[in-house]
Amino acid sequence: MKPFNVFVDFTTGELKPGKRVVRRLSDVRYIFQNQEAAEAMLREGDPLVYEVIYAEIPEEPGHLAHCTTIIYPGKVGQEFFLTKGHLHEKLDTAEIYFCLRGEGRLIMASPEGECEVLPMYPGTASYIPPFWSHRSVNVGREPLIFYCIFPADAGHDYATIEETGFPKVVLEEDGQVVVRENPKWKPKR
Ligand code: PAN
Ligand code: ZN
Repeated sequence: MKPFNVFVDFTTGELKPGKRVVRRLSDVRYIFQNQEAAEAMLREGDPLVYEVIYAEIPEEPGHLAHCTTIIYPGKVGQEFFLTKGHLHEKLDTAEIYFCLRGEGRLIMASPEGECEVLPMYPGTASYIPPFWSHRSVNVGREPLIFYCIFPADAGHDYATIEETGFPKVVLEEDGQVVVRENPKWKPKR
């Protein structure tokens, strides 16, 4: 293969040429704390929660995958729109998230159950160490857009997070962004 450019639009998050993955509320309803609020919203429609646009890179050792993520502004109950979150199948692979637009939080958890929540705003380059699960949250009123780079053969394990959740949640309380312990978190034994 030959070197090539893709073009990233910092305002829309569009990455061209790229492959788009769309996550609507109906696809990701299980990720929210308040299931009744999610079902009530779904009766009114099926909003876009986030999109990921991948550069076309072979999923092979030696390559670097890269993509943009656009998380739309919104909440389910008190909880801000967020990504499903995952571990890499190859656990010992790191990642970098570079924020282009908006305001967010990056929630990360280590296998020992430590949890870190970093702010995301234009210019933050967040390092996700190997073995840490990760998920991002849009806490603002505009789209949260960030650019990610990770080993192309890392793979994504969503099932573990679907079972355990994350130790912390990001909510809006009295107009403030707050980080709370997740009462539904199930530490892995
Ligand atoms: C990111 C994420 C992206 C969407 O590119 O895949 O933000 O989040 P979910 O994959 O959890 O739905 C990344 O961490 N790649 O490894
Ligand atoms: Zn990742």
